[in-house]
Amino acid sequence: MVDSSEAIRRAVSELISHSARDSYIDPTVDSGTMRLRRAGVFACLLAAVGIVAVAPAAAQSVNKRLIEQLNYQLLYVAIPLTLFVEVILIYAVVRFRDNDDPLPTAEDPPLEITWTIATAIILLFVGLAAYTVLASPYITPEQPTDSSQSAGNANSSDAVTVRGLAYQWGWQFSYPGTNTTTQNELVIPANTDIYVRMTSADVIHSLFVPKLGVKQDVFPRRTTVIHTRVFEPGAYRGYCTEFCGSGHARMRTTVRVLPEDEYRRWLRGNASAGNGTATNATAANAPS
Ligand SMILES: [Cu+2]
Repeated sequence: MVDSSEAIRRAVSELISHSARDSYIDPTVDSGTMRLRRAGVFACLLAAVGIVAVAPAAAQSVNKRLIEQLNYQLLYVAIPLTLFVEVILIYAVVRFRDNDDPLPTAEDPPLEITWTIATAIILLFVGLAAYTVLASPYITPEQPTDSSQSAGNANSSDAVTVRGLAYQWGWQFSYPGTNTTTQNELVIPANTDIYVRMTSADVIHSLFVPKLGVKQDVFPRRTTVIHTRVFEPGAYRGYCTEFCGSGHARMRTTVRVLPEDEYRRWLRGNASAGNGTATNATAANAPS
């Protein structure tokens, strides 16, 4: 009877020496089979390189870029680990399929210390990588408390603060310093720090803009802040992701990102128009 940890160790070294032998021409194997095998190995390598080398598409906002970078950092660790575990697992299943009398692994302190330390290092890496993203002021902006209502106000001169109000069922945005209000459309300049100070007129809602990596719960009688900076002008869909009643599914909004000068023109245009209410003023029950 063979000690199974010793057997697995022997199996791994056999696997390595086997693949080394395979790289030489084996006279008992015909050339067609050899070609197939080589093509198989090449395809696997190509797939692995492909998965790892695919560069993430350019993110449209700081938030999205931070989240995507973390995702890829974790994938670079997770993919080799998964392949390593699966190869050993499948090999062990095939190699020991006829073992009718398996034994539990005997004590093996060096092996146990190795996998404990290896796991600790991996978890530490995951924790640190996630913490640096979570600590970013874009992902976790400072939220106002009762004593500091000023948090989330634009604190640099070129930052823009917009006030948002969620209600059953729509979104209203107002632009301080002007009397401009938009319904179901948030208009912001590109390449500028944006703070959206949100509150709810009734129940809990949540603003989610997937392409910008933005998601924030919105509460009645409380202010929560979204902080972002969008690189690409364009229109981005936003949704309510907190079930808030029968009209929840139609509680959508668009984030329209304009080049800076165009945004200023848009703001001036609305101010001089005098009525203050811009696009999409369709919600009959929008709070006034
Ligand atoms: Cu809602």
